[in-house]
Amino acid sequence: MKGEILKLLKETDGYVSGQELCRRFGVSRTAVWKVINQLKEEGYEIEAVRNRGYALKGAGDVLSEAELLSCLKTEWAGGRTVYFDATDSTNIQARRLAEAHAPHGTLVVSDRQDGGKGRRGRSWASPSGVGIWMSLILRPEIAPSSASMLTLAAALSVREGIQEETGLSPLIKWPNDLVLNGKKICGILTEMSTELMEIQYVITGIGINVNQREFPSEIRDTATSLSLEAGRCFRRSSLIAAILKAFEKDYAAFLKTGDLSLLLEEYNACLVNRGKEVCILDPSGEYRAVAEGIDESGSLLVTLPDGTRREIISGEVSVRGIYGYV
Ligand code: BT5
Repeated sequence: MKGEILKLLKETDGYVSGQELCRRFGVSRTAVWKVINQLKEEGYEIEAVRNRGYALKGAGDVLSEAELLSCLKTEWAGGRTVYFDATDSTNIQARRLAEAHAPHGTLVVSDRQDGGKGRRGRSWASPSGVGIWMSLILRPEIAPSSASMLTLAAALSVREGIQEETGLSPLIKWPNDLVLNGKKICGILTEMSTELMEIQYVITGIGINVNQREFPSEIRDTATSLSLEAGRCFRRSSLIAAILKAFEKDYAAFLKTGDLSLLLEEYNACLVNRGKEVCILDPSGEYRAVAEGIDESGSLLVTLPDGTRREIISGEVSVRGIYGYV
């Protein structure tokens, strides 16, 4: 009910009477009053005027289950939403929920992560109040070998959501980063569980630096936030809603062909290293090549100095600019 009351207050230009709220939700005045007080405690500025009712005057950057439910405009993504003030990792919580049969589209969001994960055992800085740390449970009927393409589709959706909400246009650093002015603002970690060569579930975890003003020293030179780049703060809930909306569209395009052919052009148009020389950090040795773009399976096509072309499959390989991170 809290999410629905919040939604109604957001949609109403002016006051909603207490009586109207009681009637709509079939509850007592005391119950309504309690919900309003909870919302105020969460950080919403709600004005209560005798004989007129309640009006939402301001919301700041509140993140909560009710806030998310009042913002989402999706058909299935976030159909079930689980919110934590703090947790170890939303990917870990999503996995736990998926094992307990949580449906496709379940969204896990945390204000803070104490064990945020990057790829290959790396960690992801996830302080409270400033970022989007979220994971989506997906149950696609695709081959396990195709699951990594979901990282690329999600990168496009994050870019689109950010563009819509902030006007900023991040570029994609294959396979799983988004960058602004050469610094990382988003990382994506896709994990899956398979049984007898079938996908049980995929967890797509997305971390976005939104309102940070500073970073730990280890990543100060390579990380940035939307707020640092734009010079103003953003509402995380609206960003999440815009990203999930875009993801529903990109996910449908992916499922239609079972690969990235419908998303290829858009992806390559925002690939940060396209046409540039990059350093390929392959576990079997580093080498330089020119990044040409991805193919429909999500592999990065590169040309080596001797003219031979090579297809790089994500997973073990990282790509760096020859002068730095990008
Ligand atoms: C990634 O790994 O970029 C994937 C990050 C995924 C994070 C999300 S948050 C929600 C969900 N729950 C989780 O536990 N994880 C996902 P990778 O490409 O391995 O990059 C990790 C590296 O990025 C680290 O070694 C640092 O150098 C750097 N890094 C760590 N935190 C960062 C941050 N907040 N912003 C920018 N760079 C960061």
